[in-house]
Amino acid sequence: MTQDELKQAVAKAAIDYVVPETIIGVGTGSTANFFIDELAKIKHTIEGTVASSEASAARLKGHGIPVLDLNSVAEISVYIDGADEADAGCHLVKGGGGALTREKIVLAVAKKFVCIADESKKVGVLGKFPLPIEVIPMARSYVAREIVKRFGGEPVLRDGFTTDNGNVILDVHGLQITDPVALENELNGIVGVVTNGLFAARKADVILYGTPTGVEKVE
Ligand code: ABF
Repeated sequence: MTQDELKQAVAKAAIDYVVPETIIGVGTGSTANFFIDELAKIKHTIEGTVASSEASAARLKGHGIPVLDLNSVAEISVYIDGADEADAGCHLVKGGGGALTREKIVLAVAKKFVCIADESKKVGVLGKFPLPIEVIPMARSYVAREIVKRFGGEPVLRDGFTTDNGNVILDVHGLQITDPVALENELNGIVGVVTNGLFAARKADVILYGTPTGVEKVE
């Protein structure tokens, strides 16, 4: 099976977690895109969606699926999104697509988080995938220096990239993230950091992995 076929299989499996007549949080990336295409087939069963990026909002609208402003929504039944890395404890690294802050905000409102990924995203220790950190542009050099001083690693400015919120991304290479909850909190404490790509304090409730032998569920 190709990687796309694995992503498509988990996107299909995630449809079982869609709660009828509620608002669904929808993530960003190629796996989330497959999910959006599956969601289109049952769009009449849901009230609407909240999207974690402009790109996902455009794809949802393209399918005729209602996209709501989060400020007009009190509750999201489930948030469905991909990841860049996941450990055995369902802690994630996200943000390779640059949508980490909106992803974390939509997740905060959701009751349940179902992560969908092909099995290549499964790791023993997080950190091989460079950890994305969204930073206010004027603080980028300060934040990069603080990261090196406090945690090591090598922060690299994502070239030519601006987030949907008008900020920049530092991708931190070379971290061995053995305590993801602590690192998530400490990074968020650096002035100028908007958020970081660790989804550990609020981790996935369920991960559906696409494998050649079928969808594997971890919770
Ligand atoms: C989003 O999309 C991100 O948080 C993560 O960076 C990325 C995963 O991309 P893909 O599904 O294309 O592998 O979920």
